[in-house]
Amino acid sequence: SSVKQQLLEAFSKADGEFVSGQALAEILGCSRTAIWKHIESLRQEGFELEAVRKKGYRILTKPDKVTENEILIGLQTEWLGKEILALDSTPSTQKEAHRLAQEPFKEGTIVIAEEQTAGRGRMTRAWHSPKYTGIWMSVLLRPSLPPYKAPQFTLITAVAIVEAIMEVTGLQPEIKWPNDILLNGKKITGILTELQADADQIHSIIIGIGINVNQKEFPDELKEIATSLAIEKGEAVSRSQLVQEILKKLEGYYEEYMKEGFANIKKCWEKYALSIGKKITARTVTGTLHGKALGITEEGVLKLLDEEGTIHDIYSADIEIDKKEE
Ligand code: BTX
Repeated sequence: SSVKQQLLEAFSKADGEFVSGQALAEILGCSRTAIWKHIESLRQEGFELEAVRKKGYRILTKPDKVTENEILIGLQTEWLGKEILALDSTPSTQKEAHRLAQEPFKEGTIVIAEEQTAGRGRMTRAWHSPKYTGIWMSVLLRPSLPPYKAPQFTLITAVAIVEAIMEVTGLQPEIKWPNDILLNGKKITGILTELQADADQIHSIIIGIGINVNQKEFPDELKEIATSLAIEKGEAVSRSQLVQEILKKLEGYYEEYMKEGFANIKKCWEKYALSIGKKITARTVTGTLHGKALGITEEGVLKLLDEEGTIHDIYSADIEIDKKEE
């Protein structure tokens, strides 16, 4: 809005110094209560503002944006992420990416948004994607492979993200099969791999990546299960830098996978995976299984040994590590 622009201009002129509520009210031609409301909306957008009685307001930090330029400057890839659709707000980057995939697209195109208003998880679950605080991104690939290979892309992506987070933050995340990345037992990342394919050929793979980066808090229903990099590290993390690192790692692993197959990536995945060798409970659409997670197959299928000694192949489930195993 123009009021917002005027407000930001006033703060830019002040160059980090305080601007009084009175001065702002005069510049913008509105009441001090109205100013307070605009300040609150800037906070919602990720600005950190200090308010001091008798002095007024000043900007401490601006939000770190994920615009096309911010991602391209310093991006060290050959082809991944060179074509970027960056949106301020969108229902879901997956939805946008599916739309792009209907047309001829450049391999490695990404869709990224500051905010998703209807972010999606698996099945019909929602993915909380507040503005300016996370990475909400979809990557479009067009490998010529049969559809049953698609679950491997979730695992390839998880390895790339774990290593990118280690590189940028020094934190050591763990992977929970199939698509979660955790820090201290709480979720920081979800991956959603979707396909456009016919029976024997993939047309496009759309990898949705959601990473909690700079949230300071979560809604009640997520408090116990979610965390952000900033919470775990104790300081803000640059989203654009992390995007660049993820794209670099993902490009490397994707090329390796297409040339040499899954074997090495599987080893890396198992190194970061927290459930392998442990007793787990797996909830699938057809029922619940208990047993020991033996490992994953070449196809990314989880092998579970139950108490009767039967080995089950699990293609999709929510897993929980049994408490006494932790
Ligand atoms: P999932 O089905 O494994 O996980 C979804 C569940 O995770 C939710 O039911 C909720 O309990 C929890 N959850 C929701 N939001 C968050 C959050 N921000 N942090 C931690 N836990 C949360 C995981 O699905 C796959 C998510 C992919 C999200 C990306 S974002 C870019 C792309 N666009 C889009 O709409 N989805 C993908």
